[in-house]
Amino acid sequence: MKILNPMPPYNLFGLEDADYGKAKVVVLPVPYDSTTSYKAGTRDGPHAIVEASRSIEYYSEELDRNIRDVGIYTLDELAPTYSSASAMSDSIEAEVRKLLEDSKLPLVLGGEHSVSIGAIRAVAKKEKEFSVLQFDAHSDYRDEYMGSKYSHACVMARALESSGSCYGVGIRSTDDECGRKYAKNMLYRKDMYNMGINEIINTIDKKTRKKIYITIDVDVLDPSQMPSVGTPEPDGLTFHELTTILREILKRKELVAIDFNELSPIPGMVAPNYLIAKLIYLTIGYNFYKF
Ligand SMILES: [Mn+2]
Repeated sequence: MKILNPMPPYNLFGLEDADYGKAKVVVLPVPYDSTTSYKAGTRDGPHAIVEASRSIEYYSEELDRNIRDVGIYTLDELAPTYSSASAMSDSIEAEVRKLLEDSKLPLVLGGEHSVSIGAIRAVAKKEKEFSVLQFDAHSDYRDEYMGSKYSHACVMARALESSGSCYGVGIRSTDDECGRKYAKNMLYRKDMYNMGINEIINTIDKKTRKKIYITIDVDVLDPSQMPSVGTPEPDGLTFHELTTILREILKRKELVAIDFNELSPIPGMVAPNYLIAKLIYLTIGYNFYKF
């Protein structure tokens, strides 16, 4: 049967002429959740983001550029390894290492936040000095959670072991031990209210090295704009605040890899999926056009 398909190809932003050799950004979709503690569903995140991204205009009036021109290639979804979260991290690390060897900017689409662990480890094997810049509602510094060191709640503890330099932004939920021990590694949401946007950006700049890995747990955003998360913490960043910070930080830093994680799509509700697709789109634009 021949079907009528008015939609563009099934890849991030629906690019007709995606070519790995020419691409600067390579997208690795990881439809994986296994350690999520509250509400599962992030395994559907990559599909929802790719689906929504195919409706975005290539031209950005903010950037006055066409995002297609950057060169973006989407890999096949990475098969989940449910034997252990540690094995899944190894698998992600191997994939990201290949992309770094090919001088691509790896863009990992989670999946739960633990997808960052393997990606950060791959970067750590290539880069001597880099920082992990985390946008998140939760500190994620537990050494072990529900019997696993590879839980979403342990991501930043592992990231700190790999990189030696981490800074979290927008944090508004932590346990007392991590909250006190890692206070210097975090810009709490409560403190951001007393700072202007320039002071926030300067603080992030000072707290991080020149090369950065960015991990964006989408629950950093306010649940009014981003309800599709497992743990919707109130009082988060607005889309505008987050994109402003990213735009200014990417002017000053060298991005080595990035991931977007924890989108847990709500059936029938497309706006949050589209929001993340647009966030990725703008982030790529900010990075390559230093706008
Ligand atoms: Mn997180």
